[in-house]
Amino acid sequence: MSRASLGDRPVPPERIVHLGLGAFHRAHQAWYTAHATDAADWGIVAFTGRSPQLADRLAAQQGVYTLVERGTGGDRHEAIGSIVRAEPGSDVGAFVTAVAHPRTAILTLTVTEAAYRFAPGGGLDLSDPAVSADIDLFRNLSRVRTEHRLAYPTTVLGRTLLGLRARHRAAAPPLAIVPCDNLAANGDVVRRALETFAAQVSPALRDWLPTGVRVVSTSVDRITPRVTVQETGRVKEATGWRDEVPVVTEPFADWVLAGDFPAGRPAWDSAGARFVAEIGPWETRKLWLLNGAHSLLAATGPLRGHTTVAQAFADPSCRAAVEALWDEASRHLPDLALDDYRTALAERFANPRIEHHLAQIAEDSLTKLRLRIVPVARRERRAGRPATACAVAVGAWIAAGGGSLGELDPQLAADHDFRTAVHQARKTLPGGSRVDAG
Ligand code: CS2
Repeated sequence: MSRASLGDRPVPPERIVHLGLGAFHRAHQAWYTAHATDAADWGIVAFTGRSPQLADRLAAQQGVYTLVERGTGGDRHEAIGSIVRAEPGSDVGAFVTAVAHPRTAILTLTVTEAAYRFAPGGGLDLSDPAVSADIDLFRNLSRVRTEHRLAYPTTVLGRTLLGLRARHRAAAPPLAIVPCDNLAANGDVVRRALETFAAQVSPALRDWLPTGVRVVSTSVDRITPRVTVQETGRVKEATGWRDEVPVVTEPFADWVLAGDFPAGRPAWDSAGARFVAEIGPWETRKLWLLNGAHSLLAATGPLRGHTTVAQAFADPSCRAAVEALWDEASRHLPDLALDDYRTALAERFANPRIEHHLAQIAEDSLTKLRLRIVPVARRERRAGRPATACAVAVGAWIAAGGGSLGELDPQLAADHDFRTAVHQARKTLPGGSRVDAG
């Protein structure tokens, strides 16, 4: 397919740069941008994390792709045209140029939680070898450049900072950075991490950040499984378009944002996004209820022979564990229509036409559990309750070879009762009678 699939719509100007081009970006931010009333004014230049494959395929289709909204009753197909240029993330030079361009108003990120390289207790992990290698590179940048060596930072924040450095030098107007990964207070933590990074490499850059950059906090939601090769054939059959890189997602979508956009933004609200003063309640509700349940299912489901969320959720034992986790988490959430939210989540998880593989959710599970389960477990324990459902999630994760409790959270590991609860939980899991202390 190509731009012709969009009729005679003009190509929007490049005003958004995205890092982390994948299925989720295309089902979420690119979809919202395409649906905004001022879509004609906002084009996205999207960079993959590293791999050139998706960028090449999308570029061959002039950035246009099919979004398949897979409801319980059928599919809806739509050609999305908001991505006007697709580039491989390995081309850091092109990324830096795009970020520094004065016309660029927004940098969005979907890079996975782990890619920010935060320390277990929060903050940029300066002891991470990739972070320290990037810091060294920045410190030697002028020498590296005069030797005409093409060396670039490898971490997401390193690459972002290199773009910001070029923007600073170009005296370009202030920019909004919009992290769209499932981290609590993602805007604040990314802003602080960039400041920490900049302080290590350039006081001038560090001092410029508060005026040159605003970091917006977001809660993003749309269940988007990894697409299978069969989808190209299905799309061709349904639409007549030959699309090498379609995306399949659920009909539901949600985006909550808090923060400033100094150089403007698309009217994402006209497409259903919500702009709020306080992100906290929205993001914790989503992170603890949706993502927490996902991680619980990803740990327990495979032990009971399931491969997808819908299969695991249909198993009464897994479902009961999810409901128990929701009860524990709900005690620490503000009253944001929690019952309705849980009912809607149950319907979304049960959609049998969305093949959301538990193995996909289980990736980077150490980081995810720290963000989704540990905060609930700690609060439950502080309130004097056993945190049994959290212990089930952790126990199943350990049983599946995910790691150890000490590695996950030293505070919970030092809590004798929680340790016992994890051990008990492991004994009740399939094959659990064989396991020993965790
Ligand atoms: C999932 C999320 O893979 C995972 O960790 O929990 O990608 C989840 O599907 C999205 O956050 C839904 O909005």
